[in-house]
Amino acid sequence: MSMLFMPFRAGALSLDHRVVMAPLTRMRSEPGDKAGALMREYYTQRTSHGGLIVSEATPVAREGYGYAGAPGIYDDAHIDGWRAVTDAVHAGGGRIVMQLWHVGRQSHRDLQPDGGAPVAPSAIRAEGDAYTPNGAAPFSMPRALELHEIPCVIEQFRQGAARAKAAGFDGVEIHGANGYLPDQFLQDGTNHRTDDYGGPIENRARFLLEVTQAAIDVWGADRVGVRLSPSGTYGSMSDSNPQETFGYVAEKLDEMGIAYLQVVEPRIKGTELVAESDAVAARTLRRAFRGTLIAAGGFDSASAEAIIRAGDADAVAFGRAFISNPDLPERLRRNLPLNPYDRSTFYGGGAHGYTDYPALETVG
Ligand code: 8OZ
Repeated sequence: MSMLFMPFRAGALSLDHRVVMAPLTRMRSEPGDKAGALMREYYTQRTSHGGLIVSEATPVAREGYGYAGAPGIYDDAHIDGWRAVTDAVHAGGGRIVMQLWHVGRQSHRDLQPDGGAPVAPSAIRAEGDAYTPNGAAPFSMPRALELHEIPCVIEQFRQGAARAKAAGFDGVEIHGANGYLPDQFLQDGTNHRTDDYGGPIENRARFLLEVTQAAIDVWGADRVGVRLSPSGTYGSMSDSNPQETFGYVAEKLDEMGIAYLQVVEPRIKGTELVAESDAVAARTLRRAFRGTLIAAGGFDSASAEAIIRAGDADAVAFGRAFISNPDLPERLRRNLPLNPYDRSTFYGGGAHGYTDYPALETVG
């Protein structure tokens, strides 16, 4: 019996199988950063009965925006478009949580209100490009948030969580991964603060934990998930002691009783884990976090089965395979071949490479 098709619980969510749709930035929103009919069709196609979808990363504030084309939840005007998405997912028997996003320093002045500098824990620039309305442009030099501004950013997350509730989601996931704002606070390569939000890990974790608490205040802990990428270097991320940093966070999130922790696994190069000995993975965090664990990053059916069987994760999130296979859970269940994906249509564009991947013929 396949472990992937055994039911499981993530807090208040009862799921019929363990093939989770990972959060995927696709940059196909409508003007005003609204979710429109094309996005609704895309999510509807990927609704598998009793499965869990994590929405694409969705900024809770204009300042938290870094990729033109991403949909928002920073304004009440965004609620209706998302409501149409959640209604369609629910009609198909699926569940969907919204991933709440603030990019922090991974932005550009052209995307910021009044052309200001992006905000970050410290004024340290990241390598890489933001996607402005005029194309890719190197991340701008950020400014360090003033201590008195931090409660306002946490309030933006709270409001995003409340709007997600008004839009009919089943919960929210805090995007604490991939070098965005909460991760920038967590890791000491990007956090050089000397106040209550910097220095020892108890201080560096404060921002993420306060944001998580704000979402819990809106939803209850059993409908709030958190995503972390303890081994990721995307966004020029580094930490002098990832074991300690992420072990502490996992322990605190465990105490808070969140619905699930999603962990981006160390990337696999060929068959070797990168620096396997000191990489922090789902298996490492399992020691500190006893709740539901979702592993993500480069899984196929066999490796997904194996990590669940080993007890290192309860479910697995699939990204690329879900892009090109709208009916991925059914294909995995029946052990059928997968459509290949086309990377050139991942970010931005229209229906091509988004809603035109074929589903299996429905056989009676
Ligand atoms: C790819 C392109 C843009 C954003 C992430 C939200 O890495 C993203 C993202 C991925 O989590």
